[in-house]
Amino acid sequence: MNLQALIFDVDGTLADTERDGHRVSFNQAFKDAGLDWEWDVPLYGKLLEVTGGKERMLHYAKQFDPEFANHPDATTRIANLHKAKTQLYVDLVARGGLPLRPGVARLLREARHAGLRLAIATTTTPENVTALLHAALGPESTSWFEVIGAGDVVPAKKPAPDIYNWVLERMQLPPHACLALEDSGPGLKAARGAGLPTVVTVSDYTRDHDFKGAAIVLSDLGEPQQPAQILSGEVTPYPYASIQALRDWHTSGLIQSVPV
Ligand code: XBP
Ligand code: MG
Repeated sequence: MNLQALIFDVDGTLADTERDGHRVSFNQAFKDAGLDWEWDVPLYGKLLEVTGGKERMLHYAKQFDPEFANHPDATTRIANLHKAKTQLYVDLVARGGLPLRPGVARLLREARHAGLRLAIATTTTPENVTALLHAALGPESTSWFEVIGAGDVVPAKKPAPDIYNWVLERMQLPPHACLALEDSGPGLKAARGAGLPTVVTVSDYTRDHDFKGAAIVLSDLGEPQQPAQILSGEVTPYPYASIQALRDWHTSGLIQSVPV
């Protein structure tokens, strides 16, 4: 089946948002709320196993602050912390704090030119997606994405496939007509669970994740003058993620999906 649409993850895929964006905003929100929680870089890497900010905070509290976690108001307090964190993150992004990863802006332009449909499937909060797109690509860029599936629109976050199924349903496309772009093990699992061939571009936090089932694993999407490294997958003649490359990787992803 021909490739008709690209479905992008956000955090780690469009931009390296976790260490210097989300983590910093969580820590500031904790501080502002008078909590002594501090997520350093290695700890945050472990916490990323839990997707979704509210879910991540609750998971942390259960391990390190049971009194907080068992308090009857824990859910409300987490929701308030998350609201504050989202505002801090949106402000940070609006200041231009988080650039897009190599090849992302180019690929979006080329995909639009080639008539590919675009969508987003992410566990992060919708405001964060809008802020990132506005800051990096201009306010009109949100309209490039036909569907933006984000945050709590589905209760089960990645690695559950629900957010991808939600997006596919709204695009009225079968998974085999699409290619997902992801950066993490949970993200890949979610996309594959929805039946999507998937290209992975690793980020600092995710390079050691299990990427079995990916059509190809790359260092980044690359640029004509700045080739991407192929970390695993079939040998490919493409030095960067061009539209032709994506079409070929989509085909090899489909072949891999056929049960033997
Ligand atoms: C990554 C996530 C998110 C962010 C934080 O999502 O798991 O939870 O870390 O964002 P993806 P929120 O890679 O699917 O884009 O605090 O808004 O949840
Ligand atoms: Mg991600």
